[in-house]
Amino acid sequence: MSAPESSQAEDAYFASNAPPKQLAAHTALAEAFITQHAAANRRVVLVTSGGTTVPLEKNTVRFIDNFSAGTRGATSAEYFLSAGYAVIFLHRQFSLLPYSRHYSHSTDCLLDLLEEDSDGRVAVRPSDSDRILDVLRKYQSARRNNMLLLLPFVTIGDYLHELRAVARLMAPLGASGLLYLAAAVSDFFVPPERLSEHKIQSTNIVEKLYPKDTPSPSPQIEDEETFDNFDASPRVPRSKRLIIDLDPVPKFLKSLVEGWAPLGMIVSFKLETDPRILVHKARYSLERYQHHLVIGNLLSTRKWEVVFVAPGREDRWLRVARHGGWGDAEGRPLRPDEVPEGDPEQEIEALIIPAVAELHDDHIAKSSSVEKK
Ligand code: PAZ
Repeated sequence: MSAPESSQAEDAYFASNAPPKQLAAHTALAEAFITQHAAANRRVVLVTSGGTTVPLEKNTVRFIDNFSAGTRGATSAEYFLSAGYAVIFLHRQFSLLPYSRHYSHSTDCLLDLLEEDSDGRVAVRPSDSDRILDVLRKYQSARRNNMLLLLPFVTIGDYLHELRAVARLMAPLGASGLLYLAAAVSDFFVPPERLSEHKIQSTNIVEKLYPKDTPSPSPQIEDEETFDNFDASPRVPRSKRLIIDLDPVPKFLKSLVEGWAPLGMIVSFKLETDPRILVHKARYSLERYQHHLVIGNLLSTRKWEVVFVAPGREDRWLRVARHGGWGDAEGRPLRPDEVPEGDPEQEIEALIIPAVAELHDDHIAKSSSVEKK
């Protein structure tokens, strides 16, 4: 797609997909947040986190979801805060949040850390007090100093409207703005004109009762180049199946780099499941969108290893100890030079964020030397 074509596709997307109701309120909050921290000469990072949904109905009962618990984004936000960044956390509603993430799993439920003391009051179990205190202090400091702004989204449409609005607000920050895009974003969606108003029915009850008011289910995918699971002789008749036809989401990364926040540093993530294509796909994305860093990760090993793919640099793998010993995704033992040193409990974001911040330093230094010339 040529540049004018892609900007037309983007304009058409934003014109036909309504913004979320909270957009104006979120934009006002983000503007005040950015102004406050820019005045204090503080770096601001937009962290996106969690998966976007693709609704199948306007009154949504069913939707397609993208995989992401929000661990990467929430954990990264904490390390950015520790590194002195003010963080705008654009996240999927109800996904993991910085700090509270430590106690929101069923394996580490907050209630299991509490007990009733002899006066009938609730107290933290003494054995857990230190680790809770550590998280609590960091959380309260972020709150007190207004260092963390939480903005939720649900659908792909919400996400793109919010991303565009916040990225544009960050544009005046120039090179000191950082966009760290860890959210898992749908590549496909159902355009509003093909969305059923009401819950898609598995029987023809609506047609029988209201023949003229039939919701139009989407026609089937016909592009032969794309992968599909088309069944030429289905056991279930075609009339009883739900065939979903999705349009591609415009490639917003191009707009981000070229228009929304052209001077900021842009970091995207690339998730794959096939180790053979990860680096190739990360490099392809970097070349296509001309941004500053792609962090590649595999679904099965994302908590223990990632690869940094950046222009003009060697690919750089970052690794931490994985639970249950050392080894790659297939269980192959790591070579001695691949075995990471240090704390086996260490989170990989403890390595990712300092490495990103270092590249951000370079980005700022380069852009100020260009300005001086
Ligand atoms: O949220 P999580 O920790 O469960 O998963 C994080 C992730 C794998 C979604 C993230 O690291 C990532 O790769 N995001 C980009 C996904 C994509 O390629 O669209």
